[in-house]
Amino acid sequence: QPGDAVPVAQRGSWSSFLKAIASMSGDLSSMTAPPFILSPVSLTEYPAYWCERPELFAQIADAKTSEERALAVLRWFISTLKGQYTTRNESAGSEKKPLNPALGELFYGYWPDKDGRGQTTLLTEQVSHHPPITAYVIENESKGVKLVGHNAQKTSFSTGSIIVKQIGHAVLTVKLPSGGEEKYVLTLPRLRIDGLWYGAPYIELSESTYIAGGGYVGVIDYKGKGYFSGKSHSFKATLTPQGGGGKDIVVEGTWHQNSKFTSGGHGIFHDVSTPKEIVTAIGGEPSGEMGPMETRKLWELVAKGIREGDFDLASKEKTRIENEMRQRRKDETASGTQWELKHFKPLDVDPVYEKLAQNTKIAPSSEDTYVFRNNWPETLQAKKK
Ligand code: CLR
Repeated sequence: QPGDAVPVAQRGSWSSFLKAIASMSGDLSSMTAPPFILSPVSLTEYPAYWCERPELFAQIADAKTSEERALAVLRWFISTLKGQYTTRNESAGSEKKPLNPALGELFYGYWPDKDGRGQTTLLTEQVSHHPPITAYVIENESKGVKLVGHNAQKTSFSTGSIIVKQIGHAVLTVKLPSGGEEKYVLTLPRLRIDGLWYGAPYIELSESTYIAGGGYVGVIDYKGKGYFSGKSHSFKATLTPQGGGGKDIVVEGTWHQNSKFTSGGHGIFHDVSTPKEIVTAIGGEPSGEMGPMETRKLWELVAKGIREGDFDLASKEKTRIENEMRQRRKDETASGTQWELKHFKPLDVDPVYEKLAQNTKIAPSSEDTYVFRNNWPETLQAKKK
């Protein structure tokens, strides 16, 4: 039944929300949604999904050959998809609407060393509010593996589903045992959000993503129920050595369960059932506390309200924050100044992307990229030792 999963008292506002989505274009992040669908977590925390298996991230550095390395990159990438796209369903029963980050919002965290894999640190900054763009860096310094990326979304509505085109990319840099380094460009999948009619939204991935670098181009094709394997969350990844001569490696399976080699290898490629490790949030102030722009501080009472079902508190606090931000922007306009980003610098073209995208099916990038200033807060720097 329509609205089955929606609390009775919110069915009216759910159907108005759906109608509003159907006629919007571009950005639904700022639209008001009924309380039952709100998540207490801001999008600035989502980059942590890239590293919930820190050992797989670290293992990229241990690869001995470029083929092993390309496979390790692919394995780590596939291992992140379950977290990125099914976590809210598993922990909250359905996909939720994240908090829409403020300009300059920050999130810092780390994964501790374990079994010699090294510490991994995470830093996120909201680099734009209109449209929302989040930039992040994840680094395992002792291993020499680093991911820098940014992402934004363009949403549209089609036959009852929300289609989310992800804009942005990430660059993975790996130090080689020989002393040099290798860079990989990663693009992001398209999302389709179904189940809206029932009030129980969930994500399926579609189209393809690319991983190019280290002498290989990887294409990951995503399919849902009723396509090549008939199962939801299916993918097929093809790794092609560049320069001709070599043979493709093909891996097939589901990204939330397991996958196996179907060409150029044997047996299991990846099984995502190993435990994930949630990031530990850390304050970026020298005292170790969270500053006013750090996401869990900024949204503290909104999150409390959502978690405890006190939606008056949540909405009152959300309005307060939004008004403060609006005032800040007005003051900047009046004084002819601009908000200064703390950790990233915008750049109109990403030379690494342009270079690695050449001679592949990856489209040239059309948006700004964000360069990390390499200024980790002290509290995180200390975690890297
Ligand atoms: C953000 C970048 C992460 C992967 C990711 C996962 C879930 C996506 C999110 C991104 C962007 C915002 C998103 C969310 C799912 C739902 C939410 C598209 C791409 C939208 C804004 C909310 C829709 C509201 C319905 C739940 C009703 O690496």
